[in-house]
Amino acid sequence: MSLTPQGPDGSGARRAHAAAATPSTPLSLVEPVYARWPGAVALGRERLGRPLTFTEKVLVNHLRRPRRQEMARGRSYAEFDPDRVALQDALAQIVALQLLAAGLDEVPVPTTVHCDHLIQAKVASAPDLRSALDLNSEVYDFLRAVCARFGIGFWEPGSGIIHQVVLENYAFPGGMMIGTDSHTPNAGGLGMVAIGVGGGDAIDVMTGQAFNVRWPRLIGVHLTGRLSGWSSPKDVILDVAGRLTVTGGTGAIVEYFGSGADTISATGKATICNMGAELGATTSLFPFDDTMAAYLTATGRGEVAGRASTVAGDLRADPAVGADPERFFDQVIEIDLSTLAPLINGPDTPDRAHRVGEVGAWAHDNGVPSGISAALIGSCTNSSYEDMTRAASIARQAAAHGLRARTRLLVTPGSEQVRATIERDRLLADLEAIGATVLANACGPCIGQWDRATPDPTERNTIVTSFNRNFPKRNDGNANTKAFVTSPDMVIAYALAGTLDFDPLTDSITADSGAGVRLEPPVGQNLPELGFDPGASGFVAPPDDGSGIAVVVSPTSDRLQLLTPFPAWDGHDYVDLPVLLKAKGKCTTDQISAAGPWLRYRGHLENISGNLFLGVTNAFTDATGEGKDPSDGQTRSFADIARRLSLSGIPWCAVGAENYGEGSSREHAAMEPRYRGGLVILARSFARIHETNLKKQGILPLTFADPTTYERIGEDDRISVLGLASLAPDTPVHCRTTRPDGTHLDFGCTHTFSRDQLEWFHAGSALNVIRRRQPGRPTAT
Ligand code: MIC
Ligand code: SF4
Repeated sequence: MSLTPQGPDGSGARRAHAAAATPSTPLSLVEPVYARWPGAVALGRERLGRPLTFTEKVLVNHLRRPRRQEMARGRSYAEFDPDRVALQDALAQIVALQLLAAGLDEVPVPTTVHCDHLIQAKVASAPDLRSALDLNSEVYDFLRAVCARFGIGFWEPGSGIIHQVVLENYAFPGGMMIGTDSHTPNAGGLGMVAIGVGGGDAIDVMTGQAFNVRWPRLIGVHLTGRLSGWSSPKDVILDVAGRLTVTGGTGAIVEYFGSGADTISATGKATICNMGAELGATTSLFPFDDTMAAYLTATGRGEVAGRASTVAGDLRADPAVGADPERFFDQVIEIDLSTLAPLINGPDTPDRAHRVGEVGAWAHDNGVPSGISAALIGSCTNSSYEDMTRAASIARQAAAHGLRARTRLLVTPGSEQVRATIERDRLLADLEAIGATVLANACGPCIGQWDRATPDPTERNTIVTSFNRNFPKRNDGNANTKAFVTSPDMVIAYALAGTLDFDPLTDSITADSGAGVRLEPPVGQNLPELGFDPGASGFVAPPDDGSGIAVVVSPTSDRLQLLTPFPAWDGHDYVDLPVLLKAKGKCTTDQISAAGPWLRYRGHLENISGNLFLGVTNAFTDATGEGKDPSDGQTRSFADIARRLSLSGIPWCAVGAENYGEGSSREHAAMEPRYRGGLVILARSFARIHETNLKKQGILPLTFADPTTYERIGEDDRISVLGLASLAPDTPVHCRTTRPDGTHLDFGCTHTFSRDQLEWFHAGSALNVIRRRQPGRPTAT
């Protein structure tokens, strides 16, 4: 089947807009943002009647209707016009398929696609990249064609991880962007409001509509002092995660401020903002300062830094905010960087914080092996030049004493630019000298793309990474792998010791000679003295006129499948829906729609639906990924039950506990249930991105008004959602569960649909709403 969308007159004109994607943010994009800045700040102060935080300035400056839009924190839905969109390959496929189904001509906002998630970590960089190109050629060709067709910039496999490439090329202070990846907030390290979204939100912006999100609550983190010794920027966010937990940032933007902020490099700031995703925060950001200007200059964007300097006084909070933060933030956290101890968080959840010197004892008490089976550094979170110089400084000391890593040690550089630079500066050689293997510039082991020969998958094993997430099965698909996250320099120290029973601040490592080696604290360098080496360029610009480009999807492909729109709501209440599953404890998007080997099906909704709910713990049996089929009482995998119910035309619902859908932005976790006939998800609470994803796909995410209702839902109950015709914003929904003995329990639920968003529910999906507005296209043959 080939799909060739054309212009309304069938011709497909030359790109009319200025959005044609470039390998770096052009001044023409930055200048209007700064030109509007003074007026927007004045308007914000006038409308809110007080001085402003930095976040508020960025938000007001990107409001579609700055004079009229309501700005009630945690309540009003605001409409924004972001400056850019970034997509990674694992989600770009489903975004591209929805874009084709939407019937557009071109994308009016600068957009880039980054090929990073589909590269497997198996042997080493070069062979792994070659096999990725081979294995994924159909998907890469498809994405390349879609980019060329719609005017999107394409970053080839090997060019780097989306967030690192965005930081190096596109992020700018005071800008606003969205990205189809939950760690998009990484760009907050350069003072950008960068929000992780599902593909549905990306499509809105890519089709010229506004980005719709609740006006956030604000959490202020006041930094004083200066980091030293083994403490690094990663410890700031590990500490914040420990305090706020994985739900503490929900609906909030985290703004860092104070004298300590200016002492952290731009890339260190990016690490902190990146992992703000683990708090459920909408995004995190730092104010503009000299470290950002230096990074912009070092990455070839001195002119952007120059333009930012013209409004520098307002690319940060007003002075009154620092003087009395409680007045401006909903919550304030104080961190004295001078006393911050090195931390290590995990396993299983990123908010379980331990002091480095205490984690060994914790592991012994909790049945987690203290011996380390692998150590990994890099990822989008921690692979800056500074990170690598710090890690290499430890490696050099070790090599000088004849020490080598006592575990497997893997390095994933965040981008080709970082890789080429650290190779030139011999930092890779330092790491290789203690036994490190360098992997491709890609997500690899961070997203389960780690083809690891684990000795015995039934035995627990411990790994230490500098990544951000550590949910069970995350890295190697093995629930018995217990992952801890910490800074890259600490990962190297642990790799040398081979055990969690080690604190480099107080302990020494015994070398083969029998001598005890005390490691000196790491020494880093923010930016390379010789400048960055860009390495091999991986950017492909779209042609001026892409209208003639055909996007071909083979009907027999097992990787790609054109989408069929979901049906509109039929106007009836949902009556007696069987409960496909009730999830116990955490129910992350990794558990709802696993990554790893399933990443190959991200462009094929039917095939990927084979992983639906496979990682979820069944609250009725404690089994993983399986339950009772309501149609015949047999035990089957949830994915099979969902398929059987949908083939029989039986709609269903599912029940979750707290923070349902925590983690990634993958909208497959919402599309798969919808595709298989799921209509409602009831939970105690939802993670922001996932809740929006569900709404966009036409599923009702309902929150129990009384959280104890969760306990009262039985395996054989049937749930009804009543009064749907009068579904309205801020109005509770009446639900009823009917037990097998015929008795009922009536209960209330809340929802977060705004008036506009209700249209998604009525139309069957947000995409259907867009399709209605784009009559007559696309043409599929
Ligand atoms: C992740 O870190 O979980 C991912 C893989 O980058 C996801 C995106 C995806 O699943 O496609 C994310 O964080 O959004
Ligand atoms: Fe890739 Fe991991 Fe970063 Fe997600 S968190 S973008 S999988 S490196």
